[in-house]
Amino acid sequence: MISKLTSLPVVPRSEDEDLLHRYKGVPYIRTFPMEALECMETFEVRSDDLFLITYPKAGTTWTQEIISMVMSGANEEELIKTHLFFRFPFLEMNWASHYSQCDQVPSVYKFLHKVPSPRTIKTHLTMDHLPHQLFTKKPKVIYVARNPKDVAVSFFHMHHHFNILPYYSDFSRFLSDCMKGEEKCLISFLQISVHCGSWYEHTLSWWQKRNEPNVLFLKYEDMKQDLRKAVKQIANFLDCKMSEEAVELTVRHCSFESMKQNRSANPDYLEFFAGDSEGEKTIEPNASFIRKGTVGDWKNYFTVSQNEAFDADYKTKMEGTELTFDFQMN
Ligand code: PPS
Repeated sequence: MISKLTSLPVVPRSEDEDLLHRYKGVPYIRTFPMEALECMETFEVRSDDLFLITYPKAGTTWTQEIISMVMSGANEEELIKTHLFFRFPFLEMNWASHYSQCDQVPSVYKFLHKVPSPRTIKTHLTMDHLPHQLFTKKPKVIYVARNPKDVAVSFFHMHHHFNILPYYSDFSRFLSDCMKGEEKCLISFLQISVHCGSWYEHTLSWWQKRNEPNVLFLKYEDMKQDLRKAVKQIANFLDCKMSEEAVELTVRHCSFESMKQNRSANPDYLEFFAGDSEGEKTIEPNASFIRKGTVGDWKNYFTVSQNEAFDADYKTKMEGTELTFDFQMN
């Protein structure tokens, strides 16, 4: 654990730098090592695992902390002893250097094999790249979706300040690359596979599975609207009995302000996010992972014409799916 990342220096990146590598033709950031991705074919899933699956920036960290509170019986004292990143492992992340005693890939096995059941596992992988056993053992899956305009803005900030991602100095260029499905920007609104796939592909593939008994499909905007309801939904789905007091405590603990200040939940306080010995992952001053946490921030970034183009594309791709999003809060 280190002091907050905002005190660290910025490492300049070039907009042309290739920060990605390719697995079966699909570009990934280098902290998702090839070997870890290959492991998914044989990765041993347990039927009592809980997978939290999201497209990046959909509210993953927030939901991880809610799940941790629910499963621990709102035991804040216990949770603060270990950072969320280690309580709730990130399946495809480079385990070798960030999870203790795991000195070589595929250390994903070594680390996760040691984790006692029930394990909670975070992943952004597309359905095609998930552990194959997820579809035979059918453990519980919580999927969180967020409206794509706010996802784009949130991910832009991550590209801007997080040095393992390709650099974008302005939102217009970023959005234009997202819309075109350019490989280097990692987020896509096209039906193609870049990094975590297209937002549509990712979100709709789990929307189609929303009625399966092992799947709970949540939306970021609903969680913002009524966090108490979301906590209860999660508790019900996980068969965790919670007193009203524990629910209230979870709601307070997982509020935006509380999580931002929580050194064991906010990734800002992780050495991994703040920088490593090569200095390649340092982040710009004043940037924060738990940034704004609102619905509708896209309005501060999209121009009228960008919004029209986005809406037209969105309408075509979402037609007939019955999945709707709130793009602003009343
Ligand atoms: S990642 O990198 O994919 O794991 O990012 P992820 O955690 O999915 O998403 C980060 C966004 O979630 C916001 N966030 C929250 N919103 C509301 N309440 C709480 N408690 C909360 N915690 C995190 C975070 O601020 C990012 O959204 P933006 O829009 O950038 O603020």
